[in-house]
Amino acid sequence: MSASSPKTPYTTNNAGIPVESDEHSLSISPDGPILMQDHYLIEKMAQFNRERVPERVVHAKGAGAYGFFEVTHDVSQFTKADLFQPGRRTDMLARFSTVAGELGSPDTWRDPRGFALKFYTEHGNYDMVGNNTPIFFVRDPMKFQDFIRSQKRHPATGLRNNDMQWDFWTLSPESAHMVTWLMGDRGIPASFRHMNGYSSHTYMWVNGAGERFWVKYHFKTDQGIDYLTQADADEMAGSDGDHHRRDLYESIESGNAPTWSLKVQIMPFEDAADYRFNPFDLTKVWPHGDYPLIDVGRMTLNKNPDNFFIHIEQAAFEPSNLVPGIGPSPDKMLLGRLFSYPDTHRYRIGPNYAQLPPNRARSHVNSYAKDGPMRYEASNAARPYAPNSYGGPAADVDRFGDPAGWAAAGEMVREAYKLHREDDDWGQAGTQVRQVLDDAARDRLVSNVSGHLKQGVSRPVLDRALQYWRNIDKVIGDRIAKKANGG
Ligand code: HDE
Repeated sequence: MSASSPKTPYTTNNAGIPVESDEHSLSISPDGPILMQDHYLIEKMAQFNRERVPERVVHAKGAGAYGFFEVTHDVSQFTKADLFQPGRRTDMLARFSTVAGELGSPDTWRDPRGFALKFYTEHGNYDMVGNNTPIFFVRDPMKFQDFIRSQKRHPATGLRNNDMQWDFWTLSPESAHMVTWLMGDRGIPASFRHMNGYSSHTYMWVNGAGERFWVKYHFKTDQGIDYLTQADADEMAGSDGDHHRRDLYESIESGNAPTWSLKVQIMPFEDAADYRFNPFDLTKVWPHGDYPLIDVGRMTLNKNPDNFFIHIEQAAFEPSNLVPGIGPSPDKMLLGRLFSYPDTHRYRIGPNYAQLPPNRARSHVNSYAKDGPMRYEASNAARPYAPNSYGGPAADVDRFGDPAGWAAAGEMVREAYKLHREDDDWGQAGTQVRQVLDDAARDRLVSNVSGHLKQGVSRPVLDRALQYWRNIDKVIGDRIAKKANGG
């Protein structure tokens, strides 16, 4: 019996040609061989084999939504960026993610969370690709690949492996501050709505007069910070692996649009040279007592994408998308990322990824790029070269030429920066344990770390891990040692 009625649209193949059946391939007789001329059957099989694009090599599992960013406070004295001008409202896309898990992994595994934002500004896309932590595990892009491999699966067993994680961390003391965050309550947020987002890196802002400032972004959740205990998270991982994705979708769908308030820390350009910490070291925060938070605006996520694959799986965030008024800092990690993201998009999605719906700029794109796989919009430039005499786009140096960068000089070296008074690896982690956490949070930290160490961490890595915690804080280290050794 046919499922169609006069109102049902008829099935076509990808060329729009009506097909004869949704269910039966063309064959010689009902029990006979199928025929090559059943082009629709072949198209279905071939299309299916190509349904996936590679998952992101990190941050594979995530969820996202569209929304807008509104400026609530005047920060034009610090930046001329279009999206931060008074009264401005800018459409945007956000994607949140876990880091180490694969596309189907549970949302409630302990992990940092990605906090990737794309603002469709008047001067092109501005991407702020941060995490829910103000810091990171390493400070040099040379170590990122090793770090990620130590968090992912063991090559022989195909299993996640705590021994590899602690092996890398304890051999990389610069990880101490971030590991303290990860092993505490912030390591398993209650939902994507209940976590903050941070630029983590320092960026440069430039105002209309060409003056430069260093800036760090803090997107504070207006839903309030909330977390899951290890036990609740473990249970949730079994009962609803998509808990965070579901929560975001359902709250937006029910009209409960989550919001975040953007605040920034601003450091005068000249302060960087002799600040007590290296202000471009991604393993360090700037204590708020040194540089207080300044209000900027609010972001609201109020629209679920109508197709997950098109808008979220193909979303391509890139820290290199910086608009006039915002520039990079000398943070080595940030500079490494400026290369890496567009590179991964070309491989994962294709060289014309910038034309896809989540990635296309809403302002004019007057680039000279042309052709290539899957391009469907021609360049606005009638002559494909610059300069040309036929009215092609020309760089507007007067409006967008930014004289302000930063100066650098010196011999070539391969060294970690340790030039500032308090550039040691344990200090801020210790402050976090002693001054930021309360007693109950310290108890949970001890229990989370010792529980983790008991799952497959062997000597000598275990001994190093206990010493690592004693280096952060002697008291907390002794408590972890006692519990990890069965006490
Ligand atoms: Fe990423 N990172 N990363 N990262 N990262 C990716 O880009 C990389 C780093 C972050 O929702 C990849 O599209 C390098 C810090 C987020 O689509 C890849 C380095 C921070 C997302 C990549 C870092 C992040 C990514 C994987 C060290 C927080 C997900 C697929 C130099 C401040 C974005 C992709 C989304 C994704 C590389 C370090 C955040 C491979 C080389 C630090 C939120 O390009």
